[in-house]
Amino acid sequence: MTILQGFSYHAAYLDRQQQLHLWAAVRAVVAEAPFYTPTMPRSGKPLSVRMTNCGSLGWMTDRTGGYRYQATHPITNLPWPAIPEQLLSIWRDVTDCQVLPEACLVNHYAPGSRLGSHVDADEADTTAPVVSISLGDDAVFHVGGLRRSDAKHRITLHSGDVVVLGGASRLAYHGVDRILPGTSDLIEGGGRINLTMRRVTLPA
Ligand code: MD6
Ligand code: FE
Repeated sequence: MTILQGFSYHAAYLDRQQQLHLWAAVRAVVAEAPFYTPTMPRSGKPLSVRMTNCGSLGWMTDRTGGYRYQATHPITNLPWPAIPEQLLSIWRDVTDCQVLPEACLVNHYAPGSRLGSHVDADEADTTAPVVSISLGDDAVFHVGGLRRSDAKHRITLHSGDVVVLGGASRLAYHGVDRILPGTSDLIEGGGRINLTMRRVTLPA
């Protein structure tokens, strides 16, 4: 099968040193904006992934407010920390987008966590790409087509890999089937971190 145009996979984009540097930057973000457990709109069912954000806007979901972007952390009520420079330079390198991302969602997967097939569609600007960076344990990632029922392509993402959903693939279904525990020693205690940078608002 062919993956939609605009999808790109940069295997081993970050070397070990760069991964350690990024993980330190992520820990600093988490120290200011702790992970919380998001909940599904209406049902309030908890997701198995824990989340936080950096950037001027952060993506979140809870029972009463649903899926949305907001400028502050739901527990501390403080603005999200800035997106680390190392992440912005990855964005500049792997996209030809003329504007910088406004949001970076930080997902933490413990062994057993998964992320159901979804489309990233809460952004007003869906012409800009989404850039995803993986740290820690391997994950079985899938990307399909524009319909949920379209065939899925599976890729095992390793620590340091970068995926870009741009162009036609920007609105493709994708998700994380499972985490492969014990496959990385980057993150103490194991698990996986995924960072997704997005542009949210339309250019003025
Ligand atoms: C993950 N990634 O890899 C989840 N979204 O943990 C995503 O949901 C994602 O990898 C948009 C674009 C690329 C992605
Ligand atoms: Fe996504």
